[in-house]
Amino acid sequence: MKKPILGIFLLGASIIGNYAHNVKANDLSIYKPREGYQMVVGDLNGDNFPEIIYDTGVMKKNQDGEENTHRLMLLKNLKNNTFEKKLLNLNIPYHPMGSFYEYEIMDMDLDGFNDLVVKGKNYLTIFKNKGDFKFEEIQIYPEE
Ligand SMILES: [Ca+2]
Ligand SMILES: [Ca+2]
Repeated sequence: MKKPILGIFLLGASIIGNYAHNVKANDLSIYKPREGYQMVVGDLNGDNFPEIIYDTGVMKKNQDGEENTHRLMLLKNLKNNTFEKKLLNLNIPYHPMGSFYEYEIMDMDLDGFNDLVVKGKNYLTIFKNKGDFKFEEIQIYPEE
């Protein structure tokens, strides 16, 4: 008797697991592309299949609870025109009086991996590609 009950329990746990996964996917639904926010396309993991990055227009909160950083969505190219959604964790400052950003993907240091260049008002930063969709911030403007 015990084995079937355990089987049912495991099936239940598996369904709950899938449900939790779906809820997580739904959480990303607030990060849909929006009018007036830029996107850029380019390969970021060296497989020659371009990724898509877009500015979600949704701000990320800092430790003080202020919404002060643009959230970028990465669509990792899984080939066959399918993409995996992944939020990037970059610091791109939000300005209440307008924070329009432009994005470019180019290998700025010729290390073989494309980097992300972000330009805004009094702001220009190279996010150096460190692999695995992690980036090192190299701020050009504002100058120190
Ligand atoms: Ca790629
Ligand atoms: Ca590079």
